[in-house]
Amino acid sequence: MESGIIVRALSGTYTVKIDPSDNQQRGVVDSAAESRICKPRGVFRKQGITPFVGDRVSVQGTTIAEVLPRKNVFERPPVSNIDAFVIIASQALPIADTVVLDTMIALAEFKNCEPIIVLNKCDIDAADALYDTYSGAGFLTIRVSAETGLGIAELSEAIVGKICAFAGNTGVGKSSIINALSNLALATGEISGKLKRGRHTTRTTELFELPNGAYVIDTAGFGIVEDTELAIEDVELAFREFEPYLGQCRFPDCRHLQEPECAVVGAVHTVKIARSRYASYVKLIEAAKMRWDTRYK
Ligand SMILES: Nc1nc2c(ncn2[C@@H]2O[C@H](COP(=O)(O)OP(=O)(O)OP(=O)(O)O)[C@@H](O)[C@H]2O)c(=O)[nH]1
Ligand SMILES: [Mg+2]
Ligand SMILES: [Zn+2]
Repeated sequence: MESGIIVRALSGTYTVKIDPSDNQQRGVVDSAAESRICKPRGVFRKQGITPFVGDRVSVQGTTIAEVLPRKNVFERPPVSNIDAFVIIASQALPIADTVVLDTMIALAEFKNCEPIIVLNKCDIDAADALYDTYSGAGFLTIRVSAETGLGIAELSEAIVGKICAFAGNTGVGKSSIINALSNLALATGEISGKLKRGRHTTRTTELFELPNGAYVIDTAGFGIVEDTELAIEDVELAFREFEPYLGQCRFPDCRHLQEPECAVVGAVHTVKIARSRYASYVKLIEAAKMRWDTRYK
C-alpha cells in the first residue's frame, strides 16, 4: 500500500500527492512525485468519514483506503493537519486590527498549530509597534516585504516542510508573499508555475507546494468564523504570555477582569503584557461568556 497527502479536493474527488518510495530521498521535494486522482472508499460515507485536504492517507490504486489520525481540523475551509498558521499583518494599508490578529492567534494556539506573525509591506512601514508586541509576547515575528524581498528567505526557512495556512486581511499581501516564496527558488531552477494564479479566486480547496517543501493554503478570512469554538477556559490558555502569571492571582478562579490583586492585570500595568493583547483577551472572554450564557441560561 502507498501513502500520500491530499492536496486538492473537488466535489468528492481528491488529488493525492504520493510519497516518494523509500529508495528516493525523503524530505526533498521531488517535482516528479506523482499526483493521483483518487476516490474515497465507499464505506467512508457510512462511517461518516470525509477526507480533507491536508489528510495523510493510505491509497490502493486510485482508492483512498484509510485516513490517518489528524493533528487538527478546520471546517472553513475544510483542511486538516495545519502545522503553522502564518498570520500576515501590516502597518501600511490595510492596517492591522489587533483584535482580529489576536483572535486568529488564539485559534491557532487552541488548535495546536504554531502561529507565525508576518509583518508585510515593511518597505512602507517597518511596523515597529506590532513587532514589539508580538515578538515580546513570544511569537516568531518576521518583518517582510513581498515587494523588495526583505525577510522572504527567513520566512521560507521558518516554514520548511510544514503545512501552512496563510491568513490575513484582503490586500495584506498573502498571494504576493506566496509568489515571492516560490520565486526564491528560481535560482535553483525549480518553480511551480501553478502558483502564478494572479488574482483568480479559486473555489476548490488546495494546498500549493512551495519549492522549499512547504505546503501553503491561501485563504482570506481563514479561521475567523471558528473562534466560536473557544470556551472561557480556553481563552486564557490561548494567550501564551499570560502563562507566568497564571496561578499568581489572589483568587484561584480569577478570570483577570475586574478581580482585585490580579497578576495578569498587574503585568499589563508594568507593560510586561501588551495592552492591546489584554484588550483582545477581554473581548474574547466576553464573547465566550455570551455564547455560554445563551447556550445554558
Ligand atoms: N508596497 C508593498 N505593496 C505590497 C506588498 N505586498 C503586497 N503588496 C501590494 O498589496 C496589494 C495586495 O496584495 P495581494 O498579494 O493581492 O494581497 P492578498 O492578501 O492576497 O489579498 P486577497 O487575495 O484579496 O486576500 C497588491 O497591490 C500588492 O502589489 C509589499 O510588501 N509592499
Ligand atoms: Mg490573494
Ligand atoms: Zn487574574
